[in-house]
Amino acid sequence: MRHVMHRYTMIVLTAIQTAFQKPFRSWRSFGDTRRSNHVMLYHDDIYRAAYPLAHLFSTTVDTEDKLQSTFTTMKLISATPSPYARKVRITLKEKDIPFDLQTEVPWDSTTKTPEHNPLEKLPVLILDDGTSIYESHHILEWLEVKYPPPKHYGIYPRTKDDELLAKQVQVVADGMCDACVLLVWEAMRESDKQSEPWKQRQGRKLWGGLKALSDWVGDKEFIIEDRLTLADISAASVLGFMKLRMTDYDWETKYPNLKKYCEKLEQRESFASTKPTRQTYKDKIV
Ligand SMILES: N[C@@H](CCC(=O)N[C@@H](CS)C(=O)NCC(=O)O)C(=O)O
Repeated sequence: MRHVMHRYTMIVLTAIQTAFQKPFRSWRSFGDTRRSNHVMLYHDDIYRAAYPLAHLFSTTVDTEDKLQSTFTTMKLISATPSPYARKVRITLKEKDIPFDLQTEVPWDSTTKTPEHNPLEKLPVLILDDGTSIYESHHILEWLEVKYPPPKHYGIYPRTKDDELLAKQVQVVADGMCDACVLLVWEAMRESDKQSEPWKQRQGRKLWGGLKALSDWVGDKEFIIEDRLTLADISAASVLGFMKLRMTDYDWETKYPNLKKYCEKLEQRESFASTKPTRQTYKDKIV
């Protein structure tokens, strides 16, 4: 019965949505981009309104409901300095999803990471049926799909355009993390084997990324929508890592807006409780 009511609610809401969209669609075909943005917002609002209404009548509407009956607690393989893993830890905390934290050193031979990710990298989210989800941006998307708002905090912005912007910020932030990792490893090689042009190349990416982040942040508390999104989680994770490991790069003096932005975010519980710390490696890597 509840299932039927749920279907009925969704059908009625979809009909309302279609009816209201018709005139907007014809305006859109004349190329009025302002109105087409309006259509996106409208579509999004209906979707979000439909979700809790349908939920009143059914326990089957949410993929999470099915998930919860299948899964118990997820496990996250993480490393204490990892900015990629920190993105996932912050997201899990913001969404209030319980998880077991398995801290490893991904560079040591003892790491379990290769058993769960063919690329041998963490973070890896392991479900209790053994399925593993890896690559930080993919894990974040997976969590947003499986644990969506309004029941859980939504880290994706509400409109598609803003979602694309947030993902663009993530691309830059993750790319900066990659440059940091390359620089850290280069510095561990014997000094006569280190390449100055290589270090400068990676350094340019960091300064370029910092400039892009500074422009996106401006004097705002959050990059998009006046609330924490994927963009801030990604930006603050790389900045936090730079504070820990890239002390030669004095970005806080060059970009005081980023310093202020970061300090404010670091007060949030999900950030304060995941502050990066160094690890020591047992095995020789390079
Ligand atoms: N693009 C990956 C990068 C992950 C990554 O590089 N993780 C590091 C730890 S911070 C790692 O596990 N490295 C081991 C390796 O590259 O073999 C993501 O976003 O998850």
